[in-house]
Amino acid sequence: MSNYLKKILDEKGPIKNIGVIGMGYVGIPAAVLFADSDAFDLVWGFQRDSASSGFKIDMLNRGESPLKGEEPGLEELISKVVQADKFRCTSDFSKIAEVDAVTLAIQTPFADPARLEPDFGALIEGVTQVGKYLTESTLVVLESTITPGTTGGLAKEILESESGLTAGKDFALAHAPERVMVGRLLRNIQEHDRIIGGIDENSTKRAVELYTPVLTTGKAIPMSATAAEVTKTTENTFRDLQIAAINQLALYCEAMGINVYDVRNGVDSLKGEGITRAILYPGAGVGGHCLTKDTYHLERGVKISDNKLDYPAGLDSIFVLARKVNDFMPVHMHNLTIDALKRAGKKAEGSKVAILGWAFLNDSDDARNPPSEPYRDLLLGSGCTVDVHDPHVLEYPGVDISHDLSGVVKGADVVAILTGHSEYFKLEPAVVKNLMVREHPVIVDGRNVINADDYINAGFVYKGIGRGDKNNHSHQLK
Ligand code: SAJ
Repeated sequence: MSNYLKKILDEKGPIKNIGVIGMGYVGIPAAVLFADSDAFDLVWGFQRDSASSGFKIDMLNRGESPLKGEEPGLEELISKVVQADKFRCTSDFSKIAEVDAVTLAIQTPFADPARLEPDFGALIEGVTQVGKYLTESTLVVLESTITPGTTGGLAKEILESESGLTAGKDFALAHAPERVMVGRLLRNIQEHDRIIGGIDENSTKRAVELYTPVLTTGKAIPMSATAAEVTKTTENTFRDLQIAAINQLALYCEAMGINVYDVRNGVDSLKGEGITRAILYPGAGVGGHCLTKDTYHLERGVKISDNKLDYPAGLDSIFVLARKVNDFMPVHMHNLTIDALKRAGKKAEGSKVAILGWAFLNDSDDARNPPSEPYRDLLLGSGCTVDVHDPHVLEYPGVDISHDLSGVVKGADVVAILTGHSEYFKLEPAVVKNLMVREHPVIVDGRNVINADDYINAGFVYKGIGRGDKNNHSHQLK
């Protein structure tokens, strides 16, 4: 650990001016919470003046939020700190030279999970900008979800080569992963515990100083940078694994002719000291920006690590297997659909399927990596025609999203529920059947939204994820 860094940090004194790079779902709430704290004097929000996002600069400087969806308190807070001249947004990255600490909140999607290659392009550009203007005794913190080893590896190398300074000696470097969730952006930063991992103790300590003033009920949890990177990717990897476990159980229950929800309730009844069974909910698949990629960040981290991994030879990682099980669920939805059409005496070719739900999350407009997309592709490949309804998603490249539920259901051979939006729970079998005007209408429930018996008794061919007790119900083909 470098005493020189400790010396120059002590000489500099407390952090007063902060830079936040990336004015998105992570950067904006972080920047305005820093700005709203009496501990700090000024926060610069850095945003590339690009065609797709440059508009945010003026919006933010007018005190307006460029983020979609409801974010309680965010717009008011932006306006407050802009009025108080404690937050300014700019595309002039040279201002980085004037700050005591700079955080980077830039997306790190996976270009191709199969090759475990993340697209670090935007992050590298941000880190390079920081390196160009980095001055001695500055703290640099990466908040993006990154492959374990990135902070002390790629990021450190770029910062050092661009600045000519040495991490851990001339400047502090840490990773403090975000844990934001849309709809709760401000609260999550204030109330969740904050994982803070420096490349050395001085860096960790300096980063704890940066985040402590914005934590209300949350506590700082110090550790190494790599441990922080693994913590963040593991949080989502484990959630994906839990979902895969209940999805696999649902497939088993279908094969064994039982109701997965009976088993779920049974297992969940096991309570008591030290007993934990995180049994989640089976469904049509796992979408979103977090769970679909963080497993691959973790896998890549161990793949590029210096030490040899001791693991059963030739055995797939259970984390990657979980991803494969979850990615199979839209395929299973397709298999259920084709089987149901057959039972209704119909071919897939020319059948019309109404997909209800495009968003990856219930009652949300977030359509990142939606399970409904591979399901729709498979249907089209089987010769079906497909219409899509979603009450919240406004648009999606290459897909017409209708907001007219009756219009989409009208004349359909199949209604398939892919997202558990609240309005789908109000569907009435008789109304749906009248709209479909089919002798043997089919309904495939991917989110346990409808009552199987109500639809079977109304003359539907029913299929549901995990409903082995109903999926082969008798059906009178008149
Ligand atoms: N899903 C299931 N069964 C479940 C839970 C979810 O099939 O029991 C599906 C959902 O339908 C969705 C996908 O998984 O398609 C992801 O759902 P999610 O609730 O995990 O939502 P995310 O992707 O927004 O996850 C975020 C993550 N937060 C961050 O990365 C900061 C995750 O770590 C949180 O646990 C999650 O929110 C949360 O708990 O709200």
